[in-house]
Amino acid sequence: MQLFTFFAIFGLALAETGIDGWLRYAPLPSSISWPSVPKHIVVLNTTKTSPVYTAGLELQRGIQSILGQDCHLSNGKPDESIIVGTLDAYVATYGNLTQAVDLKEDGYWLSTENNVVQIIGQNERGALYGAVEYLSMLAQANFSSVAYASNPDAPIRWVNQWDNLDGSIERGYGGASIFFANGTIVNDLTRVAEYARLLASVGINAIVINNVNANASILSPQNIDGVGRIADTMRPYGVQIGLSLYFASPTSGVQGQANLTTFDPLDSSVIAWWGNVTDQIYERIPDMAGYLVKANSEGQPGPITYNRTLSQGANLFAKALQPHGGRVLFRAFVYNQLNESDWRADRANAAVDFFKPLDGQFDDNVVVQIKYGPIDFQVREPASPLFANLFHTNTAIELEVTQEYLGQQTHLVYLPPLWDTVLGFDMRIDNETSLVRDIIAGRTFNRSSGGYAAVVNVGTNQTWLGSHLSMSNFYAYGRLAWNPAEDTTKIHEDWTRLTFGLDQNVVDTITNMAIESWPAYENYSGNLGIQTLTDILYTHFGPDPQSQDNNGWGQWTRADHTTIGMDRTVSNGTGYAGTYPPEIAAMYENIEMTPDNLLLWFHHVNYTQKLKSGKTVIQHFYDAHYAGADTAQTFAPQWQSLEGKIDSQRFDEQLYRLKYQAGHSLVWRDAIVDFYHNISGIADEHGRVGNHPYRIEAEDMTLNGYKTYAVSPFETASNYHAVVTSDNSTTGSVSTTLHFKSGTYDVGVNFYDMYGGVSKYEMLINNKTIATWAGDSEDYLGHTPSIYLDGHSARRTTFTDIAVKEGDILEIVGTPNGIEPAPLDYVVFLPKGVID
Ligand code: GCW
Repeated sequence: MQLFTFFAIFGLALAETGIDGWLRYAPLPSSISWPSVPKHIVVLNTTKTSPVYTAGLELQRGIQSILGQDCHLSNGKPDESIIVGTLDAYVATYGNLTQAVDLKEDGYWLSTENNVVQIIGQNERGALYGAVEYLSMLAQANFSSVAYASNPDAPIRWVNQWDNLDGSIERGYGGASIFFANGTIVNDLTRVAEYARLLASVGINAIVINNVNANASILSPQNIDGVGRIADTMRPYGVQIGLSLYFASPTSGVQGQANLTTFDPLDSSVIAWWGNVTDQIYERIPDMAGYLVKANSEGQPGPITYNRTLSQGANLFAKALQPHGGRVLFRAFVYNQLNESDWRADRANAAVDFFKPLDGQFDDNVVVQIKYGPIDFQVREPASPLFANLFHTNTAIELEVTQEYLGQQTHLVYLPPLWDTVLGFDMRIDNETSLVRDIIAGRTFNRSSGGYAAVVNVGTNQTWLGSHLSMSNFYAYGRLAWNPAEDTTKIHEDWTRLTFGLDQNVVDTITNMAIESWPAYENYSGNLGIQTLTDILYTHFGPDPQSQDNNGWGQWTRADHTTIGMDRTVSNGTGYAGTYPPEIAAMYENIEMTPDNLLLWFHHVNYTQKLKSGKTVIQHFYDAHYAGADTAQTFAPQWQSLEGKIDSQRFDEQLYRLKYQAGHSLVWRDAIVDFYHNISGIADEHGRVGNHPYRIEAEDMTLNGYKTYAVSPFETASNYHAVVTSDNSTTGSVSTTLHFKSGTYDVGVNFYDMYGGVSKYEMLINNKTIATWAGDSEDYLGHTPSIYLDGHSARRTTFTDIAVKEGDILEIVGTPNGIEPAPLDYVVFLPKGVID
């Protein structure tokens, strides 16, 4: 008996690391019967670096794994075969297809009719896309007879990696770079090939491998050759390479390149320098995709440094690339520091201010890459108005798969429904339907190019992104870049089947969690369009609402004792609403017409302002934060209901994260509601805020070797205080007599898990140990850590079903380690069904 049947029959779940993502090709369960599938694969290209050849191997591997059937690669006989190749190769070998098919660049034709499977690409990578689509059908036990052409919505379907040459990744939460270490390209490119396979399987055709905050040394001859090795590794998957450029490279003393005294984009020596470097790159990588440039943004140099325009800067690279057929993706993320005391100042206006006057001045091989919203990957933003202000310029949308402001892969947040609010947004240009997805595809303004870029930031972690469930965002990104009209729930169901199997309960449960996740995160992190109320000055992870204001970054909330929100109206505010086409501008200008979920984005109102729901703004804040955290409590139990249906490794790893999220969502909830309660002085109608009958504050217990500590920001500690050990080397304890009714409780402990130490804790009742834990999440979670007691390090761990009698003595013993003084915030005794 073959191994695969053995495991299929007994339904055993082998441990899986997640490294294959959605390309596991799990054997179909023996309960399913299927019609026969051709045993021959005809590969119409035998060059080993060809994506067509890769497609043949992938079909062989997939069919063997999914169906347990060996296929032979052969050429010639078309009957009862799977034929994979380009349309040209097909026609040359067999003559015309019986049907006329309309294939666009990268598209494919897939037919499974009449015992022949035709997988015909418009080009080589199209054939690979078709092959993976066919395998995706088989892996989902879909044996229906199909015959259709599939074409991508837009030519640019890129991913960006923010990898630094030292191997770190800016905003990466899945480990170190798979591309770089120690200033150069790594030797072992095994993971790079595996990444290319994942990218190709969802239709991604290019990758920019280095951080947009770029380092000039990527352009040394040695590194160009290393990038060439990466290109060689990804080429069989049809994934082209792009590079992020440092605008001032000509003056950076790049090893092996001339060093200039200027980087002025109009200076002839600079033009020659870039021409020369570009020629060197194309000599090594003839099919290089192009460049990505972040200029005059967040301290980066750019053309404005020399009083040149951004388009002159972009065209410098465009002209160097033009003879080679390459493109420049030029980022629209350009803004200046601002002064909040200026009521009309608004960072959200920056992109339109900078780029609209330049419309028509960009070369044809420039694509302006625009973040989905005007600020920065927030939990909710209106669609960037720049999409509706460039009529003679190619544009692409920039999304973030890496969850920078959205829980950093330790919170489950399925992002496509958020992306959909922008891709499907109708700008009403000239009072006609003008969806963002049509604009970036080039259809609306008849542009030559455009499309999609997403910052993915996979790392060396076996799960790629750090979390198994976050891979749904990566998968769905590719699917949406191919077809942005697809239903995001259906995409998730496909991903779940491919990742966790065909059990309907598994598919429904995980998809349900996914669909609930973004609304929940929005509810507990920042609702009504106020943005993700995270610490924008430090880790972008936990809550810190006041970090938004009183600085030059322009992510302001303008919250004071009575009012909150940014007035972005034309009549009285920053004028931002007026940067949209008239119908949309009118909607956002008018508070009655502005949707509640963007109210505070566009209007500055009293906390007592009534929403369309009839609630006040402040009561909505309270209710939403409670509702969001409540939903987050359900994710771990939903996941646990699937125990035995998912292999233990992935099950346990994900469960750890979901439990962490349950605790951290409460940290978020309490911090935000306490902060606004404190600033507004308005009570919660339901009496929850500031009222915690089931908690015992650590600072109220008897402290032995512990001292009280005032936490900052104050709202990230219950009652604003925590306790820490008196010094960093001596064990301490806190104790108290319990006055809860005798019974069984879930006992939650809030503590701070800082980076730079693994404190140990022991909880005892009447001198009997009932739980031990450690502040060791830095070993398990990849989010940006904190060295302080704050909203990033605050966590809750919960021990279920603890028997307690009135009068019992509770003691927690904390042993500090490193810089971590075993910090404790509070203990909470939860009767069943209570979340305090
Ligand atoms: O979102 C911000 C990030 C920076 C990033 C920048 C950008 C690469 O916090 O880490 O820099 O945007 O997009 O350029």
